[in-house]
Amino acid sequence: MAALTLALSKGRILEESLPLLARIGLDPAGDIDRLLRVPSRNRDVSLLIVRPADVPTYVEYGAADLGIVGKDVLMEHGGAALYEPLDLGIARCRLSVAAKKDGPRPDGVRRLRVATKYPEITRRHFAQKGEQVELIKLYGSMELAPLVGLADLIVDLVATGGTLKANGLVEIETICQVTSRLVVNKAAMKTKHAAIQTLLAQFAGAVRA
Ligand code: PRT
Ligand code: MG
Repeated sequence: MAALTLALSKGRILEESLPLLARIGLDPAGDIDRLLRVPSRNRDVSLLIVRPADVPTYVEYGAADLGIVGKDVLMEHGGAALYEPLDLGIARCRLSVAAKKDGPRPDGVRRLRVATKYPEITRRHFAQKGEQVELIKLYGSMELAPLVGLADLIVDLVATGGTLKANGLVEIETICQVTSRLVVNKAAMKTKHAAIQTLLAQFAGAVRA
């Protein structure tokens, strides 16, 4: 059995992880579109292909020793149970508040409704500003919510801004910058210290390259 297991976020983060993995000999040796567990070219490291939001859970419980996951997902999950030693600088975007071009019109009576996939981050953000908002949890296509009157504001990821623009929305506030991070299980960091340090150094080198 491989010495280390690395959980990868399926989708765009996986796409952007592949060049980094290739640089350090961890390219998947199998069909990543169909397999959920794939060996890598390095026999000591096996790969798990999981949904982005599940990566922190796999790593926290030690089903994977390491993971690659977006800072957005980590912040929403609550990262305290994991080490986050390296910013991989990939899948770069920002988490922002957006509204219709003509803006939300607070009437002073009703609380603003905010639709998002990130209720925890959103709750913290507005609480810090001392604003009471009503959260509406969505699983995707947040941009639709203001257009159909489901919400006044959205909190969503923005990269080029093209999606907001296409839907007549404008960014009104940036909450934070987002990149993908390498995360490590806390127990594994002790019990597999040497192997993990070697891998961390390789990743750090690949990021700088
Ligand atoms: O499929 P599942 O629901 O499990 O996962 P997912 O849809 O979250 O996966 P995927 O492949 O979309 O990857 C999401 C992760 O990629 C996020 O957690 C981020 O860390 C990272 N990432 C980087 C992005 C973007 N950039 C991004 N632009 N995730 C989503 N977007 C979307 C955004 O939500 C919006 O709809 O792209 C649109 C905005 O892009 P622009 O360029 O039009 O501004
Ligand atoms: Mg998706």
